[in-house]
Amino acid sequence: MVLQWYPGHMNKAKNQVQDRLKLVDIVLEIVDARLPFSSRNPVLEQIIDQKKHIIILNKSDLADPKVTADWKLNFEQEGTKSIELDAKHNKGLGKIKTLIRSELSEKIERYERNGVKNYQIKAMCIGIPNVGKSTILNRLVGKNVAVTGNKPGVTKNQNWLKTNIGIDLLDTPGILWPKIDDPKVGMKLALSGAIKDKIYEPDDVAIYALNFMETHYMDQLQETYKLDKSDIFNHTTPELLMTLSQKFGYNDDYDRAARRIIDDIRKLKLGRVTFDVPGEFYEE
Ligand SMILES: Nc1nc2c(ncn2[C@@H]2O[C@H](COP(=O)(O)OP(=O)(O)OP(=O)(O)O)[C@@H](O)[C@H]2O)c(=O)[nH]1
Ligand SMILES: [Mg+2]
Repeated sequence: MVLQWYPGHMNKAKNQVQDRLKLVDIVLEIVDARLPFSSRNPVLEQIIDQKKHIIILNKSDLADPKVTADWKLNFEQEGTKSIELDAKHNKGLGKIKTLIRSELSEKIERYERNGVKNYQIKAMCIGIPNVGKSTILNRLVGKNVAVTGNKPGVTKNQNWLKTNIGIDLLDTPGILWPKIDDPKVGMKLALSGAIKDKIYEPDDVAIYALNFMETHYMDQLQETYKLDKSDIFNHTTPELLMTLSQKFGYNDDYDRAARRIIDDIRKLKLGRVTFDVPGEFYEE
């Protein structure tokens, strides 16, 4: 499954990010904590290369905490500061202001030395669709000024928002890159909800997810679906999808079973899972 598209609005959004870059002091790159590698847009990374930037691992409530800690270390070693966040339940937001101020400490000291009082820090939030950019901004503003929604492509335009933490924030539409070469990355993005549901085949994605769970989260998989060892061992993953379809009472409607599995993963029914494993990823 190689996903390829380039909707005009994404191209426009990319150019807008490029345009605005010189107006901001820092870029907040929001990634999905379940996919700290696959949810980073290589096109955006190129654009922001020379700019100060921090990574926010959002939706950390859905990710495997041990792996999130590994990813933070990994980014730190690459020279980029990161923080984990659960914007939905308002956890970890205070750390954003502290980190932004410490990253911009030289500039802030300069302002203060020169007696500039009402300086306003400007930050831009970027990331792929549906990672929670607008939700984070609403939290920082303290009320729901930006529209959010559990589907990709909710924010259509850039919007400046004034926060109560002395930082002006720019909300931007989620941007995907034109061609996703690695099929696994495509599957992970689909699983996370970054790609519109009508673009991918649910059985491909569910089989990918089941296979990953069999390798990395076997206990969670077995427990949630009350599977016997005999359902898993000596069976292929497509056979496991068929077994589950029977268990769900969907008979041979494998598409329906696949959608249910994807939904269960998104709703945490299979527990907290991270689909990007740090070491594994870089070896590919
Ligand atoms: N579980 C969980 N859900 C979150 C979190 N942050 C945001 N969400 C949910 O993720 C969905 C997408 O949030 P948005 O803020 O609209 O995402 P966005 O990045 O602005 O998306 P686009 O505007 O489409 O690019 C919404 O249903 C949010 O409630 C989080 O930390 N944890
Ligand atoms: Mg948005």
